[in-house]
Amino acid sequence: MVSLDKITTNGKTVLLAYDQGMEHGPSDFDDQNVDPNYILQIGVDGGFNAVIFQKGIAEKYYTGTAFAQKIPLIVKLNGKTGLVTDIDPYSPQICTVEEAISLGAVAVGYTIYIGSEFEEKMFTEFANIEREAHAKDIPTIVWMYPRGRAIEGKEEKDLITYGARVALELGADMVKLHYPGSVEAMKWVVEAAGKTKVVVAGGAKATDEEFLSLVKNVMESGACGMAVGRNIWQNEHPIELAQKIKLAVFS
Ligand code: FBP
Repeated sequence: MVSLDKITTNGKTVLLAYDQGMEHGPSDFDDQNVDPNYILQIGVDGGFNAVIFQKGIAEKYYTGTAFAQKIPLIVKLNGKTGLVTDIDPYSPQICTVEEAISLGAVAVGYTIYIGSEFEEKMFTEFANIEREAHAKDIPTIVWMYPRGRAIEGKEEKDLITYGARVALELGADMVKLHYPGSVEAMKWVVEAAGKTKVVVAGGAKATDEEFLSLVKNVMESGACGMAVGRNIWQNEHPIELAQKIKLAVFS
């Protein structure tokens, strides 16, 4: 099995996600957090296990800078804009494993929309990525988001559990998914994922109390940690919140 040591601490992790500029557009940002340097500084000062960027931001703000010595990088290999409103989404690969490694990545990420009519295409792309990444000892993280016509009317928690299992079946080292709504449901997600480590996506900004309660529930279920974006870099006191999140994840 490929080691996750470079992006975990004692088997747990808090990752700082910043691919929303592609996925949602700059509407998520303000004058401060629109600057990737601001995010990198939060990543370092907040003691995050890694930052997650698309290749363009990695190349222009991370690779060859002092930040590259201070915080590990995960490069997201596919992406799409929020302008694509197709019910059945596809997120094309826009960066290779080799490019990501040359940018300094210690792990690679890829989104699969299970249930989409393009599932097959994303499975194939991810399988190729994984083959290459594992041959180079690089762990893979799959963003597993059920989307598309086929999932209409199905229970969200069942779909999330299904995604966790698919991540294991595909051989992903870590799966990033949404919280299924309760500790009980989350425990089942973690069980279904087996030896694939589970991290939960932060989601839209909540209050500190709400977010910390989510983190506690996630950790109680046996998950590996959090991959958080907006709840950190849209927060007025991101470092303070990061310390509290780390306390919940690592203790
Ligand atoms: P947040 O913590 O800001 O939700 O980030 C997690 C994340 O998975 C990002 O990596 C990604 O850009 C975004 O959510 C995708 O969200 P969605 O497709 O649900 O809009």
